Amino acid sequence: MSEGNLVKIASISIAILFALGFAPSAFAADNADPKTDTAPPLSAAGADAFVAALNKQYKADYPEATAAQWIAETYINGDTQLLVSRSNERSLSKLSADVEKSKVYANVPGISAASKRSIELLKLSTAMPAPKDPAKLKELTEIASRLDGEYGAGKFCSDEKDPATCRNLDDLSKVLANNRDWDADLAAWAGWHHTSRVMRKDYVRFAELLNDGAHDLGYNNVGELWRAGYDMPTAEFKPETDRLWGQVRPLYEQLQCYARGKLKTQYGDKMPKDGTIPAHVTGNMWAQNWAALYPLLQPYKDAGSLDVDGTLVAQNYDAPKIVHRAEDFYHSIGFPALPASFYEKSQFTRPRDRDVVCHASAWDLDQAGDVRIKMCIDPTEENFRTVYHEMGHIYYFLAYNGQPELFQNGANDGFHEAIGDTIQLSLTPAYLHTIGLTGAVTQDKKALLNAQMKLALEKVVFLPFGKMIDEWRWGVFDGSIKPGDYNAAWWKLKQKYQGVSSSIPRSEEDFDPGAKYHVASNTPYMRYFMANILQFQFQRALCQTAGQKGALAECSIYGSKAAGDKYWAMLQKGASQPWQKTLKELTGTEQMDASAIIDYFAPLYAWLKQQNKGVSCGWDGEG
Ligand code: X8Z
Ligand code: ZN
Repeated sequence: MSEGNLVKIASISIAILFALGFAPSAFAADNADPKTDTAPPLSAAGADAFVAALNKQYKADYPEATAAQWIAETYINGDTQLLVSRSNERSLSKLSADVEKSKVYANVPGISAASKRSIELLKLSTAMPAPKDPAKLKELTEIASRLDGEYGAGKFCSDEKDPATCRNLDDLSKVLANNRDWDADLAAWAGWHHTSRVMRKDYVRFAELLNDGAHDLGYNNVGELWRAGYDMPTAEFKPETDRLWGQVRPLYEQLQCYARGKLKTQYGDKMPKDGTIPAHVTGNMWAQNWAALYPLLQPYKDAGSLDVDGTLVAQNYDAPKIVHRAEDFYHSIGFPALPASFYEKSQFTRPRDRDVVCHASAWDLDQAGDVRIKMCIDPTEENFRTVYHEMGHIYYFLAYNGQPELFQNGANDGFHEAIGDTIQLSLTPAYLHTIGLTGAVTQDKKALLNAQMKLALEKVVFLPFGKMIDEWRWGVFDGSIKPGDYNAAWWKLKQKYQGVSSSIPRSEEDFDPGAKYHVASNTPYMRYFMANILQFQFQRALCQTAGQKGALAECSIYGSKAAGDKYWAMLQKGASQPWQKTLKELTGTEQMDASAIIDYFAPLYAWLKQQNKGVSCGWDGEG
């Protein structure tokens, strides 16, 4: 699992979804007579037996579905796509059948809380619900694999006839990250966004088929199904994300305003007059992380270097060395060593001879220790940090492997994303110095502001992006965004939330959403928005446990067994109880709360407001 989508268990962590999907009909397994396929009786004990059979069967079927997914993403071709679509077809139709069978148990008198929760989680276990019509299901799984494969194999060739002119996502992303040349960046940005045009037609149909599947499960549309998985009334989920965005939006506005001013110094009149920032000059293909702009936005040039890219190269950090370094962090807080198979079976670098999905992901192949990451690691700080993120998923898998199958998941999907991100917050200048990646650290105001700016360009910048992706999909799924407006609606949301625009005209020939992995792979995205709030709550709690004094922004839990024990205890709970309870056990509160991220960045926020004094911040179309 991986990221949540059923089809895609693999990418991140949501393997369970997949796994679940794979499930064969639960009854034939045990707790029932295989010859007569008798269902357990309609009683509390019968519900427990039904759930026990589900857990057993899904666990048994899990490895095959995950293997199909793994091979399809690490060896993209027609054969592996065929195999994975067929595997998903079987899994999803069995899942639907089991959901149907589970209905009679859901409300039997006296049903245990665990069985009730398991039945609910079963229904929510896929982001890709199966339409009942087998032809439609087949079509759905084929489109899903095609979109995923197209993303992974995407290349832009400036001369279609000359393969030597083709560039993949890594090549094009490097241009954006390392180069402040307006035209070169624009060409790289436009090139990648050209690759997703082929997905447009498929996506229209894909949305229809997903909705068919959601209807068959009793939801109005698939967006509603996605929003139902948060242990709260479905209708309250969107307002909850709005509330959190309202807490952080003033901070983002100040950052956007400051960045825009500096970019104006760099690019002059090329910058738009409407207050937006062109997507292609943010240093990132999706304008979701502006860390590459740090040299331009660094508050104090003379207050210590935070250059990790240079030292990674100078110290010969290859992919395994980076991964070992990340493992050392988790080990230092008392987490177990990773099995040897992790290093043998993971994909750390881009193979030279075939197409693969390079988007980083973490996998649990068998729920019994065969964990892997799949990445294409370059020795850059961004990749270095991503490895720490992926390892958070890996340790979550290992920690909850002892839970029954249906509880082998994050407390919610935002938790899954927040585990490694919290550890990223401990990659402070002092930690990086301890492991030899940066020079001596000065603990003064200037150094703090520099470090805060760098981190904000990753974590604060991400927030509006994290929110807009699924608002677009929710709109597509509920019909408020029609196919004829797909791209225009996408840019409207980018402008509204991020204050980002395109410097070249976009049209409905384009399908810019498909240039983002999670859209092509049908992975829900609000999880990352939540993770960017939750990780600061987690960090605040863990730093307290670690006995850290001083500014939260300077806290690293590296080496703290006390913090590690508390964290591990949370990971072990998996999805066995409502996430609010899990959150309370770690942080003392049941609510997601952006005051932690606001407090964390308080020094930077004050500094930005001072820098922006007299400037009219905000942009056209902000709403
Ligand atoms: O997809 C990821 C991880 C894998 S779960 C690399 N992330 C989001 C993205 O890249 O869009 C982490 C940050 C947000
Ligand atoms: Zn992740």
